[in-house]
Amino acid sequence: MTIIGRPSVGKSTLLNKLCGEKVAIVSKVPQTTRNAIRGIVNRDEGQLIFVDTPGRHSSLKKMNKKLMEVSERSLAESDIVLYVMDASRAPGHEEEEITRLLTPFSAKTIIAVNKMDVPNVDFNRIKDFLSLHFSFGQTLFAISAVTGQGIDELVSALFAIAGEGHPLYGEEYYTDQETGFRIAEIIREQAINRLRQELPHSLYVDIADMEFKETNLWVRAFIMVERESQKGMVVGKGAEVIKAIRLGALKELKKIFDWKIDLDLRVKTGKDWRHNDRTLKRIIER
Ligand SMILES: Nc1nc2c(ncn2[C@@H]2O[C@H](COP(=O)(O)OP(=O)(O)OP(=O)(O)O)[C@@H](O)[C@H]2O)c(=O)[nH]1
Ligand SMILES: [Mg+2]
Repeated sequence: MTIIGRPSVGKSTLLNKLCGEKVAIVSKVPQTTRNAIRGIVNRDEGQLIFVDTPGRHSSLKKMNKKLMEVSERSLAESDIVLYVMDASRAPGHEEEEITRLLTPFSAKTIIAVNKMDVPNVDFNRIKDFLSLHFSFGQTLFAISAVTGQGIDELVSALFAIAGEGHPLYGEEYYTDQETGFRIAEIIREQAINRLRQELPHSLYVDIADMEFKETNLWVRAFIMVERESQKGMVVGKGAEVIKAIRLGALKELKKIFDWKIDLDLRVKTGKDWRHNDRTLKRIIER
C-alpha cells in the first residue's frame, strides 16, 4: 500500500514506526524522501507492504515533477492508500490537490491524521476539511508516529481491509533496499540535518565504490552539490561539517549493519544536476 501526503507530514517517520526499524530517512526539511521506499511489516496476522513516497508539492520544477511521478506510479499499483495528514497545520491548497488526486481511490483510502502529540492540535479542522473535499467514511485515525499513539489501531484496521494473501517476503525482511542505497540515504540525512537554506535540496549522494575487505565494508561516497561555490559549505571550516556528517552517518550505519564500515566521504560538483534528465532518472527512478 502507498503512503501519500504533502511534504513533512511524517510519512517516513510513520513507516519507520510501523516497521520498528529505520527504513526511510527523516528530516525537518520538506521533500526529504525522493524515492518509493518499501517497508515490510510482519505480524501474527500476516504481512503488510508499505511504500513511502515523496511529499506531494505543487511546483513545475523538473525535479519536483519527477518526484510527483513516483507517488502517482505507486498509487496506481496499490491495493490500499494510506493518506497521511498533519494535525498541527491547517490543510491548504496542497491538501486540496491531494484529495483531488485521491478521489478515484477513495474507496480504498485510509486516512491517518498524524502529529496528534503536538499541543493544541485541531483535529476537527481536519475533519471539516475532509467532509468538504473528500468522502472518507469511517476510516479516519488519529495517530502520532513519534509517540506511537493510535498506531496499533491503524495497523489492525489495515490488516482487516488487506485481507488474506501470501507473504511476498521472508519474515526477517523489513525492507528490500540495496545496501548502497541505504548508505547513500543515511549520508544524505546526516547532511540535510547539518546544512541550511537551499543546500539540502541541492545535494545527492553518489556511492562511487563499495567493496568488502575481510570483515569490513569499504565505501567511497561523494556528496554531490550543484555549484562549485556550495562545496565549501558542505566541507565547513577546518572540514568540520563534512567530518560531522561522516561521523553521524557511521553512527547510524552501525545501528543498521553488522559489518564495520570504512567510509571515505568527499564533496564533488555535479553542475546543475537538478536540471539533468539522466541524473534525475538515475537517482529518483533508480
Ligand atoms: N511532533 C511530531 N512530529 C513528527 C511526527 N511525525 C513526524 N514528525 C516530524 O515531522 C518532520 C517531518 O517528518 P518526515 O517523516 O521526514 O516527513 P515526510 O512526510 O516523510 O516528509 P517528506 O519526505 O519531505 O515528504 C520531522 O521533523 C519529524 O520528526 C509526529 O507524530 N509528531
Ligand atoms: Mg519522507
